[in-house]
Amino acid sequence: METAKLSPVTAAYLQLEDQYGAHNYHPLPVVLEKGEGVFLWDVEGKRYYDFLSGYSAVNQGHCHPRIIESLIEQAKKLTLTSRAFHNNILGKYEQFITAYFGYDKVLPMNTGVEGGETAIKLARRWAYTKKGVEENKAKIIFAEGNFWGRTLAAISSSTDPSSYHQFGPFMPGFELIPYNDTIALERALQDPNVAAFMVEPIQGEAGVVIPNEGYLTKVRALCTQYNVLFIADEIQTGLARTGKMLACDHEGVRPDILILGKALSGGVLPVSAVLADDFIMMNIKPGEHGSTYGGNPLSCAVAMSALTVIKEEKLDENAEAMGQLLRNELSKLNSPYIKTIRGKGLLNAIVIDHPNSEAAWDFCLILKEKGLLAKPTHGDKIRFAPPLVINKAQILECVEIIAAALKDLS
Ligand code: IF1
Repeated sequence: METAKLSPVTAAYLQLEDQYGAHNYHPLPVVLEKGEGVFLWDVEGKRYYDFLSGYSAVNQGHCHPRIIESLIEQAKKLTLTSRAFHNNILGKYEQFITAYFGYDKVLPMNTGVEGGETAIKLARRWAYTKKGVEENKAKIIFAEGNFWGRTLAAISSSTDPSSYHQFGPFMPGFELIPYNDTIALERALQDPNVAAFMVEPIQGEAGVVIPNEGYLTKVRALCTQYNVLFIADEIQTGLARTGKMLACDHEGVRPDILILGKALSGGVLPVSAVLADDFIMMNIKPGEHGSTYGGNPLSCAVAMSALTVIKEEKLDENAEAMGQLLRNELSKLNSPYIKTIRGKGLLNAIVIDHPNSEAAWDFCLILKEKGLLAKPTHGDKIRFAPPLVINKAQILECVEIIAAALKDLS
């Protein structure tokens, strides 16, 4: 239906994907071909503000020149050795990122979900070798509403049927408790077989769900008290997105295992990392975990420049300031269609209040026509998460676009 109103050029691209690609997504009907900073351009030459940032993978802005330069320079020299041999980049990167976040060691992987899988394997291995849990009895606790990827382990912890329905059987040893509920957490931690509690400091996919102030502090205390590892999935909330380098920094808590991804490469290629201290990391021996591309020289070079950009451009401070401005200006609109505005830094979402169940989708189509790209999550929520390099004038222009789109929402 939507393609009927599209230009032949755009429609032709959509037709190719429809005919030759799996139908595992339902993207907005726009075909992009260029990105720079906060902007994207489609194949018709139309410019858009990017309010999704590749789901927080493009915190530094599209095609950041420093990051692209490091990609090109390293790509001319050496891109992959595998871990069968050493190379002149990996050790420097490992030293750089462990100093950057204050952990003894890093285990480099590629996608975020591989980071989650790695963290769980580290936690189980620690439980068996250090905590004394009986083999194959280790439990991992997750919060309802979590999202950490699409592998069979990740969907085994999901409470979203669209993630797990008809993909069973599922991974054993996973238990769920309500998010933002430390009573339920303490009850779950009575079980001596619990190895870890893995949680997002803010739940992104669930629609930017922010826990009570003090939740993370209590999680930290309970995990310490019950000798359980606190795994923070900062794949979406980390790297300055919420106005601090890590979302855990808002409460000054230090997870035992920190998982990073997405913006770790500035949206250039898949790079993830799992950071932990030796008492956790050193329980996995040579040959017991890894990946063909994990820690490849190209990813290491890109990640070092992506991390440098975040610090040098003070993206955490900008995210904090621009996020406050965005939420303040949106609330001033007093739109009858916006039920809730919530977020931290530049990880924000609005909840649309409209009798039409397709209103959020329709609203994103109107925003697209007016030059801003955003996408609904779970029906009525729309994530507003521009690259962290956005400035005040651009935020104000985007609020004008959103205001105009709200007027057109019938
Ligand atoms: C898609 C969602 C966001 C994540 C957290 C781990 C991962 C993700 C907190 C896995 C990935 C991505 C997946 C992507 C869309 C996007 C997403 F809508 F799917 F849920 F951001 F909220 N932890 N999230 O958010 O990282 O393996 O993808 O590198 O599946 O379309 P990955």
